[in-house]
Amino acid sequence: MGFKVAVVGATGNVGREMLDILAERAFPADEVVAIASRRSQGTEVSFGDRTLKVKALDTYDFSDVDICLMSAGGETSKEWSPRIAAQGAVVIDNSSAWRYDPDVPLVVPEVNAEAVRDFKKKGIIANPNCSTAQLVVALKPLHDHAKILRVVVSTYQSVSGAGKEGMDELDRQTKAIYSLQDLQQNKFPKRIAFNLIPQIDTFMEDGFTKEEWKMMVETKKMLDPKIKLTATCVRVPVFIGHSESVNVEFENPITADEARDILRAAPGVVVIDKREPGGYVTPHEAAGEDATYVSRIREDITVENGLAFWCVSDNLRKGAALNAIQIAESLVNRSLIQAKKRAA
Ligand code: A2P
Ligand code: 11C
Repeated sequence: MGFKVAVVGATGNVGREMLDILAERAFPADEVVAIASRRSQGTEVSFGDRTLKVKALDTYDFSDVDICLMSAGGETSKEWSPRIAAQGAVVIDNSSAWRYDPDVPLVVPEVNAEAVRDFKKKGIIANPNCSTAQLVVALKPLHDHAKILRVVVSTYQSVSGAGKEGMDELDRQTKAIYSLQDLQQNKFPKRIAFNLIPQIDTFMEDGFTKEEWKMMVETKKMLDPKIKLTATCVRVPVFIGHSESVNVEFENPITADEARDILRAAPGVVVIDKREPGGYVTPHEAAGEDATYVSRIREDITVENGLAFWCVSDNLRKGAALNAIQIAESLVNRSLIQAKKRAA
């Protein structure tokens, strides 16, 4: 018997991607349910070659659901994830609501798949922030080889990270500029069309933004609490695909050639690194793909054992939906969950 899987936030950027990926990877589900807010009740979303009618979260009975993939924002998750878990479904949550709770595993399967075993404490597993997910996929094999001491990362994050409203705002502003109409600004703090914005999420007291803080705290939780990480997160006028410029300082020596070989053999990573015009990956090429692409690998001679590289991934896939489904697959492959008995 297969699983019953609910996707909460099914009308959103990540939720739609979750439905696509469940279908693409033939996840062992007997039934998939699309759930969103009351506003979307009765509308239709695609699931493979079928369509699903969207159900409203506040009236849905989760008692026969096995796995709930949540991507409906932090506030909804804070309220609903524990209630859904209490009905016996494992919640895999894409928001930041539960990531920093010591009783909730935060998982990128290429990095710490075994941590899924701890899901029983709260019935919730957290998916990391998109910019952290792709970073740790690239850092993990390098850390295993030469032990990372410090990371400096600057991000170039697409508007889809801010949800469907973020994509709509870039689209609308771009069209308004070409048709000489007034620009409306709702989602981002400054104009995003033909611009970039060095602020993602809110400011914290120390001057870093919450997005930058998330990268630091999540990397420590998944990879190694001793790693020092500092980030600058920037929104760019790209629809899909987050890019990162990364400088890493190691305890032990590592050459660019060694790093290239290590990354080529690493799960989830594809190295495209020709030192010629165009010999690297851009977000346009990463969109719709599963891999974390690493390019521009070179030694950073300003520190004793240093590397610099460029890293790009589809933020809606590895950064969110794909990672969540890989977590579900990790539970299934380890026989950590069984399908509930349901009436035939
Ligand atoms: P809806 O479309 O009904 O508002 P995105 O991150 O792309 O903006 O998408 C957010 C997703 O979360 C959407 O599917 C949205 O549904 C859903 N959502 C937002 N608030 C709630 C809520 N209170 N209850 C259920 N789903 C919600
Ligand atoms: C962005 N990384 O690009 C954010 C989106 O903590 O899950 C994801 C926020 C989060 O805006």
